Amino acid sequence: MSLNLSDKTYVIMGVANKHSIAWGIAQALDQAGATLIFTIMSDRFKKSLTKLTAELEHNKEPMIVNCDVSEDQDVENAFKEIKGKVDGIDGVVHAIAFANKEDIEGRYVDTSRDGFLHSLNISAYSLTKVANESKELMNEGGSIVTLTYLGGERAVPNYNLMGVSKSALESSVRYLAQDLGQDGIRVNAVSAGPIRTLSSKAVGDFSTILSEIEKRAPLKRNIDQIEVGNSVAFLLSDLASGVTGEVLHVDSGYHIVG
Ligand code: N5H
Repeated sequence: MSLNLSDKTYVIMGVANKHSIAWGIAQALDQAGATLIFTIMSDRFKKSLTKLTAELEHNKEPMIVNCDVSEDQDVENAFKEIKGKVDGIDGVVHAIAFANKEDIEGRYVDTSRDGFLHSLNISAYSLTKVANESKELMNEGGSIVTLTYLGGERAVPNYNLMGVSKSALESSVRYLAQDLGQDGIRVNAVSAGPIRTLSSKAVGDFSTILSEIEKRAPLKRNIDQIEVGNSVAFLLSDLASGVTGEVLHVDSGYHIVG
């Protein structure tokens, strides 16, 4: 399956380790020949990312920029730094979310104000800020893709506060798509099925969730990071030039099952 993105430059935000969905996306984009720029929350992630990128074909020593999305200044500086180094970018992948552990177990009704604001800040507002800063350096036909999960549409057990954050994120995708259409920028989300990542580490009965998909999803199997990566690559590419404000489910079709 070959997509040629050799004339494209994309910013990928949110690679934590080799299991990250963002890393699956990076691999898919690298295979298509794209130039990649990575942002990391802090230096803590630098060493592991450098080790990972060494295995890529086209991006062995990519530009890596620190960007803690909870700080406006950080997001502004990150995109300024990128602007200084490249002619322009063709898209951004936003693969960032956070909820305190206690807010993704137990009862949603117990969520604290601080926990709520923190999760919405990192998981939803950050996309708005990133979209605003990245639009300054986006080439014609730019594309922004974020990641969401079914729990943003339905009350999925234990997703709790993250579900509320993902609802806000998906709504943001629509309003950003509406706003940025006039700048030729598309904004979409991929709703990925459950995958074992650092996020899912915090989840007690993840195996039960995975086997539920194997039993009930139309494709009778789970999906992996590369499949998400390939769909994100499509949305970033000019093949998706008519698609914006969309939430594309890459979940073996699980979301259609009643
Ligand atoms: C129904 C489920 C299972 C329950 C929900 C899990 C949701 C996880 C998402 C958030 C992003 C996880 C999170 O923030 C964990 C943190 O409290 C602790 N981890 C960290 O601080 C690490 C070190 C850093 C790197 O992580 C972050 N986020 O900064 C949903 C599952 C079936 C699917 C799933 C796992 C969805 C999802 O959104 O990830």
